[in-house]
Amino acid sequence: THADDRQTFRVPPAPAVPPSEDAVTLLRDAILNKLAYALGRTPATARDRDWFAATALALRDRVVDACLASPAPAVPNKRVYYLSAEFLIGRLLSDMMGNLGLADTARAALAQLGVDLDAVAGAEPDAALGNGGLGRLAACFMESLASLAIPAYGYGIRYDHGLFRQLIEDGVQREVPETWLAEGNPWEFERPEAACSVGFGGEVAMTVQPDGSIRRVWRPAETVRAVPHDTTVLGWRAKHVNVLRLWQARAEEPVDLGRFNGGDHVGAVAERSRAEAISRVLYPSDSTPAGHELRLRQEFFFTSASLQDLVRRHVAERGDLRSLPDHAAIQLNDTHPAIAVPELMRLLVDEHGLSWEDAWHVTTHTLAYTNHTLLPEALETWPVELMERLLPRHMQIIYLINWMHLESLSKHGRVDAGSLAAVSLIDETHGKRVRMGHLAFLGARRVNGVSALHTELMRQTVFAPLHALDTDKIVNKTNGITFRRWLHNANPGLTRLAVEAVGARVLDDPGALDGLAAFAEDAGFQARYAAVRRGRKEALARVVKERTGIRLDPGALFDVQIKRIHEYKRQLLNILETVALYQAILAEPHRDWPARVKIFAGKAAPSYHQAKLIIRLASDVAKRVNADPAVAGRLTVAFVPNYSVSLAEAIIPAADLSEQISTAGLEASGTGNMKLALNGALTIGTLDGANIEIKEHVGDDNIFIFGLDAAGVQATKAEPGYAARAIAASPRLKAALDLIASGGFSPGEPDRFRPLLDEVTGPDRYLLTVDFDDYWRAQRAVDAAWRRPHGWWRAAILNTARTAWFSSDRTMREYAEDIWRVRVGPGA
Ligand code: GL9
Repeated sequence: THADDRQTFRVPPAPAVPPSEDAVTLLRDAILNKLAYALGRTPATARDRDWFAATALALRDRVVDACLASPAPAVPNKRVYYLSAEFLIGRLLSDMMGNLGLADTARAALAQLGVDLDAVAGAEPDAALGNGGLGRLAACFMESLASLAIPAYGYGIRYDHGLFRQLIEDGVQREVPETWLAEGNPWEFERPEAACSVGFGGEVAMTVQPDGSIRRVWRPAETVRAVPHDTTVLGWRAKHVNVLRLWQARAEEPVDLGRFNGGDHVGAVAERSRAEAISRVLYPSDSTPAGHELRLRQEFFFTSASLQDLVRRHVAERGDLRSLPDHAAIQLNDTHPAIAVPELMRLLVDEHGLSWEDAWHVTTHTLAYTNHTLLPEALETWPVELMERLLPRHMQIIYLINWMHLESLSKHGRVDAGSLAAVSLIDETHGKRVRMGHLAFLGARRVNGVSALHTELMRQTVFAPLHALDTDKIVNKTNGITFRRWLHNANPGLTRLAVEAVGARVLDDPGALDGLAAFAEDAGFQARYAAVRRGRKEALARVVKERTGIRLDPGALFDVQIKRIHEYKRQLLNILETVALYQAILAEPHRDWPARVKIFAGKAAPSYHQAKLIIRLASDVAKRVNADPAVAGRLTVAFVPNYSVSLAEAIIPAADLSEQISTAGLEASGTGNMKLALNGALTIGTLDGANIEIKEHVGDDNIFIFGLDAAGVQATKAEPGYAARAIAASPRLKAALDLIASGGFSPGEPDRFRPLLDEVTGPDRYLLTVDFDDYWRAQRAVDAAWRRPHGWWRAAILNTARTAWFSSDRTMREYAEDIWRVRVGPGA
């Protein structure tokens, strides 16, 4: 017999426990009730969107019940506050159903009403309040915090319009506003009673106190109301509930009645428009700081409101603000909330009368900062002139912090004058600008990177001078993902298989996944694992057909690259390899090329022309390749428009190969890499970010690594001319570049892709040319592995079995222990 047939997977399927009839009836009636009394609809006229809202409201009641029944004390000893300009939540229905344990009950309840749960779930708009990995990480962290029963608030902005909707017209990205709130948001509670005011502009007044001391008081020229909207964040098995508090900007006065009555109906609401603009749209910036005043207004708006909120809570519960570090840990998600450093100082010193020394102690023992990128163009700085105008008191405080910092260094002879400039909060190299990363660093007790490599590079590069002053401050906390969403909800078939194989405890302890390793060689198990994948590929093929008209063969290898479009992420390297593969198949049509489908999805920042051109090239290559009968059945290319969290949930379980091919040293961590590996896609990738740790966990045989490592990239960059040399040495690469340059994919317009080619053949800042041949080699190793299904599925199963460490529960436990010093809750 064939080795594959020796063992068979014989664990009997766990008897599926049907939801109790009472529970179904109860939920069904609750949904009908919401439909009638909250929405004013009848079942006969209800659309899927109405059923969604009714179901969401019925479930929200259960969350409130869980909250009221919570065993946690009303005043926990210590809370975590996670400040983030982005929370990329996506849809919440399956999260809520899953964590309440009501997924089957809801399905049955709706079925009794003649309604299909999947259609209802599909009617929920994505809450796209983030750009990419950084925002999605915040959403995963919120879910894990609740599941670990760590008392926490997420604080952010309730954008009216999240990330733009992406249309692809003739290969060209067009952005249209996204309107997730158009039909209301059933998950949130508006809390007008907890609103506060946030100031801008004006001046700093000095008053002499009775004891002769001088007090500074900020008198803003303008104030804006910050109105909280709370969404409950329910933990796994409904054991704990936290709150995501998103601030909406409102004018202090809705209308200037004088002007209105004078006939100026538009001018009467001008101030209102100006105030409300603050929470109107999410910046689609993708790690380049938008140099707009409005962006700084957004950052200060949510940071100030959040700090006021938590300071008020602390004063009400404990009285004395000097004990804040014992009861609050504030995490700054990147530098967007870094203005928290001077704002907390201002609240403590100016508003609550603490001494500067006490306030600085409180600040530096409460705040912590996470860095998410070292790309120089992404490090936030703000012109001093703008700061002085918008936040005059904060600028004074920043100067004072900087003065004390530099003074203490030179007093202790720690640094010479030259290196003082490197650690100063003010960058004077091109006009005076405030370095927000440095500010966050000084104000934080701990500063963390998001993968082992990234943290090491933080110490060696951008933060090296500051690190030298305090070598304990920078710590690593490798990112993670919530398995409830990215395994249980996104891939129920694989989850069922895991439960049958290793028991239901895998739902509570992802570590139990390692039990799957015992089945990696088992032919029966492999067949079932492959069948689950096949089902998801068929489903994805339907989605792609619907969105692009492109027909995918579910039997082909699904090779996916899904993430923001960025030069450093090197989608262009993948497209060049696609072109080379196309040419190779044409040249040798009779070789046994395995059928491959290249799937791309991702948004480009609207002003990022090279990224938009990469989308155009992917679309144009797809057009020619898909129409060429000579490669039919061997190579298909699809660019799927409007990448989102919910599209990711459809693609990830259907992926066979995960492209993680950034220039080494530039991807801080990546988190899509973890989601894909967990779902059993094999990674083709560079030694970058968390890929390195994924390789360590899944084993060298179960991942395809290629290209220069971070040190190699540094060394190569030191020797200009590398692109010309690499192209000269690679006829295959040269041919692919030539076909693009000759208009092979843009008939009649050979210059269409000139800017991309000029970059690659010229400076090649992202070293595509240098890594190309090794990438080609790795891709052919993928082909060879795919031809041996037993080995392929073994490796896929081992990926699922060995990626448990990338659970964001693990990440949050590490933050809790090393950074926040907060207890992980009961039963977690
Ligand atoms: C990012 C990094 O680029 C990713 O490598 C990392 O996984 C995430 C989360 O830590 O943070 N930093 C960053 O600015 N973005 C990231 O994805 N960009 C966006 O979120 C758009």
